[in-house]
Amino acid sequence: MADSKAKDFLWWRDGVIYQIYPRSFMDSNADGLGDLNGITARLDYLADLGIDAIWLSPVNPSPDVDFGYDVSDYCAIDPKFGTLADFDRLIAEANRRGIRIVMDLVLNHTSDQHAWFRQARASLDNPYHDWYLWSNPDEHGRPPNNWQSVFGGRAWQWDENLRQYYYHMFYKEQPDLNWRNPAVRAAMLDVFRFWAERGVQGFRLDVFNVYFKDALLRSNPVNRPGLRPFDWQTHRYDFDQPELIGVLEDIRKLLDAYPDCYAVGETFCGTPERTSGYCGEGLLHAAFNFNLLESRWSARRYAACLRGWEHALGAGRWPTQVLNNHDTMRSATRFGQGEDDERMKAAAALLLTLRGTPFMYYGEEIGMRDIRVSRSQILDPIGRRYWPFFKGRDGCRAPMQWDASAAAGISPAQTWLPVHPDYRERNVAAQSAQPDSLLNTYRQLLALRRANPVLVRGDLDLLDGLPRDVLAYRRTFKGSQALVLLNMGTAPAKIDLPAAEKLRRLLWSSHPHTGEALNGDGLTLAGNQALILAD
Ligand code: TEU
Repeated sequence: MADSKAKDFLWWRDGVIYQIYPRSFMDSNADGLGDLNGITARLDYLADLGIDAIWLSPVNPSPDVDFGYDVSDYCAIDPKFGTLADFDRLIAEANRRGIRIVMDLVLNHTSDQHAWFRQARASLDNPYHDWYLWSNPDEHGRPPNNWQSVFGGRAWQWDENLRQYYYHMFYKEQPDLNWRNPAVRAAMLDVFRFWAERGVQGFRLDVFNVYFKDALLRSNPVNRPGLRPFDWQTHRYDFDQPELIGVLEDIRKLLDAYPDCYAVGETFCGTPERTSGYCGEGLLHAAFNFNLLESRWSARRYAACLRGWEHALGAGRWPTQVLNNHDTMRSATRFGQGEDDERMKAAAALLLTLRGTPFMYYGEEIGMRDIRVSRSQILDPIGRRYWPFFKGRDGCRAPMQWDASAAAGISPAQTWLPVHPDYRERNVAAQSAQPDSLLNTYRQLLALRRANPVLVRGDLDLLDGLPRDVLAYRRTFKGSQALVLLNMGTAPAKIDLPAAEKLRRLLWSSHPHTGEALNGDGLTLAGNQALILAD
């Protein structure tokens, strides 16, 4: 570790990680579903874009109740995505282009079709029974406590055969594992080893802070307002338990045996403070904080989120920055304005110049919008359950828009989810040909990052005293400085830079003709303009 800290380029710290939802990226065998060979076929696109690693949403065998987040075999590839040989080839071809592979490990729960759970529910004395969380009913036949599933209903599911309840934080088809059982811990460490030996260099740990629940199964306090019973509770007992730290230490020890091997955790219901507590020396390399992704587009709000995240992490831990993922409405739908991409360019400038590892989500670089699904088209079970209040997560999981040919060039067959109707105009081929497109903006900014270490490694200071719609921060690294100014409003904003901020070299602007405006004492940012200056 001491070694890699001194390195000039450490991929997971200085690089950009690109998330692929495999069934929606590229189909190589004409079945309407993206697959591993499809991703391999598109590696040149990703290398040219300038990303450093690919995070693959799960590709393990899965009955797809939760589209891969219900795993039925951790050490295999689902045949719908290809074979282990295809996976090895993807790693080799990616590595040849300087791109690492990050695997998504869903270790909090398995599918109810996993061999372990089939055994576990076969009989009370089966050795696998204790691999999951079971409880006898109380004297009235009720579950042991008030814990709720985040996907709806009670978290305890009755098993008629065993006459016991089993626990599931997510769907009932996703029973939670018993991480207090040493056999489970050993099996999970073997999963890391299996993939690290094949050349996987990073792991994204799905809801890692849910691995442990209170050993005494105490009920959560019910004392909060909220939409669902899950939200009414203070989650004192169903996640974030102290035993987790020991497991994170074991995982880190194992990963440290492989060169530059990385783990990023997805903190479930995390706050910046709790999230940062799981990161650092001997623990996870990093974890997600979703405050920006959950915030509306506002300079004040963003500044508050960034301050909170920086404060919680301190200087010693490295942030992650996320505007999109497979669970959330896309940023272009959240705050894009019609088909105009100006604001998305400012968002790109933000994501790629903050302190921390940027995570991009496939299609973000062309400003893909969420598809609208009718009630009968909904595939995500939480969308069916909560419709029309919440329509599920299908919207952000639509096929990648490559070109204007049928099915946007992803597949000759009908795709698993519909392609967005704007694909004939909004696609990679069209945007590659337009010099000022969002895609070319991402390419420029990714290249700019690479050429300017201050944008990657620099400390971050948020600047005060600017117009309310302007978010501004200084990056400082080894005596060089950069200043990022983002007008998050639509009206022009006049800025009088204090003397110390008079950096005159224009590194990048989302708008043409900015250079001329930089000669005076102040400058005026157009609505949605992003500007990067350096000394
Ligand atoms: O997500 C955890 C999580 O926080 C979400 O389930 C969130 O509560 C949900 O999207 C409601 O908006 C991870 C994965 O990212 C997600 O895709 C899985 O469904 C979930 O875990 C279970 O594995």
